[in-house]
Amino acid sequence: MHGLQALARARTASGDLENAIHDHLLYSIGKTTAAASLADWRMALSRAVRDLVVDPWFETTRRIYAEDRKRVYYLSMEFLIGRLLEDAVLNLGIEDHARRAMYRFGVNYDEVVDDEPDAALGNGGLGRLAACFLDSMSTVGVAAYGYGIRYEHGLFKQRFREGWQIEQPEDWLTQVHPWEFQRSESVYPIGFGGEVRQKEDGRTVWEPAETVLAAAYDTPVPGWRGRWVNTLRLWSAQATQVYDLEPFSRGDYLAAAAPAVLAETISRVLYPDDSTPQGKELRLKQEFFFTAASLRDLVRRFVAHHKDIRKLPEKVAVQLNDTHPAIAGPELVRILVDEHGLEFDEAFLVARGCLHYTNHTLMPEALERWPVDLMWRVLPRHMQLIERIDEAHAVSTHAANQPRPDSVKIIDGGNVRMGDLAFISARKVNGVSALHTDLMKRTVFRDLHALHPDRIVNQTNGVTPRRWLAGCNPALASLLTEAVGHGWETDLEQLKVIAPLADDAGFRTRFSKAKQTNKDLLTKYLKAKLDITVDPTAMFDIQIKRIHEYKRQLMNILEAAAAWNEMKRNPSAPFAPRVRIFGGKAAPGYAMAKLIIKLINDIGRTVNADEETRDRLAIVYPPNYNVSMAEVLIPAADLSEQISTAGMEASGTGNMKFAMNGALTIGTLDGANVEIRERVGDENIFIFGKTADEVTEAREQGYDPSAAIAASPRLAEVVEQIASGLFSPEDPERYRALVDNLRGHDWFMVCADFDAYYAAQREVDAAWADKNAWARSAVLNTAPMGWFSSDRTIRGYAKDVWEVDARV
Ligand code: NBX
Ligand code: IMP
Repeated sequence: MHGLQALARARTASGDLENAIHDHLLYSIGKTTAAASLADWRMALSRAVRDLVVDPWFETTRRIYAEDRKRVYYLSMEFLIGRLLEDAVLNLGIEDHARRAMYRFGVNYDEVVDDEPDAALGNGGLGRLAACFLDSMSTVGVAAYGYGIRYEHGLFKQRFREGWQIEQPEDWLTQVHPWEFQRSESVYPIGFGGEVRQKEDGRTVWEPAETVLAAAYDTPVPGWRGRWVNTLRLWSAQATQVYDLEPFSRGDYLAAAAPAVLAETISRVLYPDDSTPQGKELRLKQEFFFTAASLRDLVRRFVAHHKDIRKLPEKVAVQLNDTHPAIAGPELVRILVDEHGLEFDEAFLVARGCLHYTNHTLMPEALERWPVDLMWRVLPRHMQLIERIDEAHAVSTHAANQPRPDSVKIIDGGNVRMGDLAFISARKVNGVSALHTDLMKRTVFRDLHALHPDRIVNQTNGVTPRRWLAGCNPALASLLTEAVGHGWETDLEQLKVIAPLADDAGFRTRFSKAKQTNKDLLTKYLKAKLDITVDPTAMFDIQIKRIHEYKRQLMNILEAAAAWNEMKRNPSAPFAPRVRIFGGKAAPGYAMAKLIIKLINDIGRTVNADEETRDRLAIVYPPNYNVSMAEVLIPAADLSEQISTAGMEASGTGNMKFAMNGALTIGTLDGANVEIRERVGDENIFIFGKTADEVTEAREQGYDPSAAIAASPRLAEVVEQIASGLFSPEDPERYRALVDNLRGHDWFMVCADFDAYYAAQREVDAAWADKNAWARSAVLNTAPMGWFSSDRTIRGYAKDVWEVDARV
């Protein structure tokens, strides 16, 4: 049957879906309805839903081939896609039928959906951005492949033991992943180490010492209503030989299996460090492994239908999600020179015609650098080519009669600087918010920008309104549909229509009701999962993101403690009742971030036990924040905390999700907060603190945090309480390092911004007192969020960067 016909039928007939589920339960899962577990039902439903995607998937592929479309290859070490079943059901528009079908089997649909483990193949914003982009590329009709690694273990699970973070392994693949198709025919040998030899005919050959197989697993990615379906292709590492025969024949079975174990280590686990690269050989191998496999796959696809490899840029746009796949530059040059016989200069131009690079951070310590000796050992041919690329770039910019500043050397101080390599290998380089792109030009890439003034472009991030509004917030979604009709899901600009309704008392009431529904759901969730009781009528004030000093969860908890002090001193002070919610993981090796987690939990323990303030302040930190928890928290938020040190958060995407769901932002002028303010208006956002330029200036002038503390009695009081062990009586010295850092160093300007933050929070309290005005602001946050749909972002990339069609 025609794919869309099948979809249409499934939409009109729950019976069809019911039969399909029943058949899958019997014949794919091998269970009767009587014996099926929740997981069995989930597998059966997932398979039945997947079936509906397959025909449109083939149709999409056929169209791409028939129209010979230029394809986008999105190379990313991380795809933080979360759960897939509910999302597919939503995209296909078959939720009613799925619910009814499960109901007829006597099974609770919500429990089935909730049984799915998150695919946590990412650390945070960067990985989740890749997932939103997949959704949007399928929705707007860009011919695209996501390419990444099929990690056996995603991001670790976080538990708290006495308030300290404990990491536990994540094991999503121990159950069958019902969405993927193994592609046994798409397997590539990927080499490491060895020698580079010159052949008689002048060609260079790389003879690797070690080879690992990259095996493809495809997951279909359906866009809205299944009209277009792209592919996420993840590579799994396999040994070239299952057994080493020599030890095997000796009877040493462990030794025989050892090479296989080693090879498969490459796709074993996601590195949990979202900055400060570890410089580990295994990480470098992961990067080369998936990049090389992806390039080989796309070159194969091109060559199958085109004669002239020099035309590759007409049909291929590769996007490098940060520098993690930056080895794509030299690898593509190697393929073109060593395997297709192009001259180096031409090969480099062809490669650069295909490649584009997205930068996600300006922090120098987070920019990847690989030691030259490690590179020579693991990737000798690539190292030769990197030297060649560096040299060619120097020559070409010298010819333009410009001096060559040190800062544009790819190889420097015994390291290969991957940011510079990516920049020089790319046709376009982009930042992820207007402010971040501007700072890129002025800081990390200043000299390269001067040499290549047309290369850097901005593409402000976005998020998919399907998952982050329609899916996670049905209460608000149905109100929006009533107000503007269907269509906003793929054209979020339509929400502008509700702006005038901010002055309509009836609409405001319904908007607030939807928010209350979500707050009630979160209250139940906290009770059920953590046995925490909160007051659903209090303000829900939420900061959820990786724990990082620059994101300043520390400033948030210090301010909470200062507010608590003030409540006790002045019991009649007008503090709004608040539940302050934190969520997020710390990199396992990031000691200060882990200490901040412990401090939040210690202060929480003290404050939550205080009868005097219980009606006004609660501190809650649910462990193991992930995509599916975000889907519960974000719709329930009244206040969104976006308080990074200005100039340090490249964009943020959580900030967009909160505003879309009608939360007001308290934040600094950083990343995309700047663009949020432009759209919601100054009166509907709480902006405070130093600007990026002021932060730079303060640092240059020798910022002294002790003076800031001395000037702020409230801050001084809290710092002293922490230092004296008020929150950690069993270990008064616990926060010595943290306090010393605040008093003596404070690179992230917590002390400098503290008073401004405290004052902004009191403005929030005052605003909360007027429920009508608050609701009005909430409506005016949702209304102008069209700009932050990742559909807009993807159309921007399609036009300004990739030069591909966006058309279903
Ligand atoms: O990328 C984040 C930025 O911090 C956010 O401001 C931005 O909104 C988001 C999307 O553009 N960066 C990020 O999430 N980085 C990582 O997760 C990361 C992971 C591994 C690694 C380095 C960084 N080695
Ligand atoms: P690939 O693009 O070669 O990775 O193949 C992906 C899917 O597209 C496979 O199911 C192929 O059978 C199919 N396919 C490959 N070439 C063509 C073509 O020329 N027209 C239509 N489909 C194709």
